[in-house]
Amino acid sequence: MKQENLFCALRAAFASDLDAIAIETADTPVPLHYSWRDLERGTAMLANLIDSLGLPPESRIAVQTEKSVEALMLYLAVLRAGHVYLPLNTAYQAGEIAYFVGNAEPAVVVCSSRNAGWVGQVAREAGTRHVFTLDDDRTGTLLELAALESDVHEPALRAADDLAAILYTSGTTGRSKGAMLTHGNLLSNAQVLKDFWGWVPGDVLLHALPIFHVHGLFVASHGALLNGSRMIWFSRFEPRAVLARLPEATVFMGVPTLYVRLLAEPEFKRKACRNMRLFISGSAPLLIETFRDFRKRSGHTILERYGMSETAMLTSNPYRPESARRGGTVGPALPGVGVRVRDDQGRALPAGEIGGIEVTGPNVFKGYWRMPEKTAAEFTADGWFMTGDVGTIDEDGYVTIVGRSKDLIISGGYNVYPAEIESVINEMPGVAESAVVGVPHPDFGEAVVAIVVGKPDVELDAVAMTARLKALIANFKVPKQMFIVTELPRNTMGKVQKNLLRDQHRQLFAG
Ligand code: MCA
Ligand code: AMP
Repeated sequence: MKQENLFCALRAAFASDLDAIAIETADTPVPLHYSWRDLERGTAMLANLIDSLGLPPESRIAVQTEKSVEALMLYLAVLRAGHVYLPLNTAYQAGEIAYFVGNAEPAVVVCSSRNAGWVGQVAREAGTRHVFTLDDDRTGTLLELAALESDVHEPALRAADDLAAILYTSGTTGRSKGAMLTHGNLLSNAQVLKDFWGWVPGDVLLHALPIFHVHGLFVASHGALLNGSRMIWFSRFEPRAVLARLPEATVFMGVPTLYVRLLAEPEFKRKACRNMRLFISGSAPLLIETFRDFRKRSGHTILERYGMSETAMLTSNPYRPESARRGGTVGPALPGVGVRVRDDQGRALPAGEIGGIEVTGPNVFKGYWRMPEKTAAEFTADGWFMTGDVGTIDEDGYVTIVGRSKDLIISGGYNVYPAEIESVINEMPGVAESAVVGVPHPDFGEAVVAIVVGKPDVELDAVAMTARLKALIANFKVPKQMFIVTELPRNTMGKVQKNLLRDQHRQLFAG
């Protein structure tokens, strides 16, 4: 069998001078410098620790930790050991973690020591045998034990079709589904992006995204690693601190909110971007105003691209010439990726007509973890994946996303599924029913708003309910505003008219 472990491809690209700096932390109490040799040795020790557990191949290793270089090394070590990485948003609460752990049945769970009590309990209840802690100050049982291991490790032999990661993504109805991504999916996408975005020796990536989703974990980290490029590593996005380090960077990736927040800094000017080669945006629609303001202030044209957890990156505006990057579009299909637009009857639509976006390519996932029916339901008869996004393709092949057939809110780059929030609210005492919608928000792009109807003779308290929700669901899913009403607008079929609710609250956060 040919060695197709993604880790090996990334390692092969490590800088030839192993003592050169690979990652430099920017917001730890003192700056930390990790060489390529440190990445090699650290991932070997962690992989040896994982090997010592004697797990069957493709065991899931679920990780909910703060962002740190060691957390990135853990991801690489899981690949190296031939298991399946399952990243979890740090905002998830007990109920959410219980679902993911119950569904994925990980052999190992790694969490921060502050959450070890409840996460450990959830994990044990799901049958997980190994729970380790990892903190962002380089402490925790994981590193204590890894320190006892050898720093030499032979990467596990993996085929391109073997699983590398599972990323949970919610559905329109029901619970989250685990998108299974293979070594081949991730490597093919990383290689295409390396060429397409013109990575060159000497590039430096300013990395300020979380590493529990596709954008920060795969697109950004793989890009730098596969190019042997140094990363300036922020554990969180803080605009002023990022601005201070921007002059040292050549590549930056962000969700639109990051660009909005950079623009809000008066010091964000051309001078700060003097060494920048490329600003990339994705995960949510970039407003045309942001695209234009950014060009005016920085002299750079943001390159917008489009992807999904199930597929990694699908389309991208061109790298060259910069003038070919069109605001409001996500660009043509990436090399090797097929993108088409079809109507409800499955008829291919001509250029400019609006329909469902369908995709195919080596980056398209293997299916949903243990959900063959859901997998089948999202592929066409000829094997294309139905994205749930609605858009058009123009004569030059540029894709414009105009909406979504899936009921999804994207807030600050995080996905929120109204059905999930509604079901949590509906379970609260005194609630008869609820509707959750997304409305425009100047910072987050869209904000979550809940409209709630109480049971007869019950007086609901929106403030208390919102406070309660914060303990039940991830903070970014908690409605920014909750309205208590006597009834929801319905059409003649009895279906709640969410479009009316969205229109009614459209101006809520204006200005
Ligand atoms: C934080 N808050 C939010 C969000 N983030 N509210 C709504 N939407 C959000 N995204 C709220 C918290 O609940 C809290 O509210 C308050 O803001 C402060 O929280 P904090 O954590 O300090 O916020 P922050 O550090 O300012 O975070 C904002 C952020 C972050 C930097 C924009 O959300 C972020 O890093 N977003 C990037 C997400 C991302 O990487 N997505 C990629 C997905 P309270 O005080 O009331 O509790 S991958 C993907 O989509 C695909 C495949 C693709 O194409 O890339
Ligand atoms: P997820 O699978 O959670 O990572 O979210 C994927 C979804 O994010 C896609 O199906 C799109 O709806 C949305 N998305 C990603 N990139 C863009 C973009 N550049 N513009 C508009 N929507 C985007």
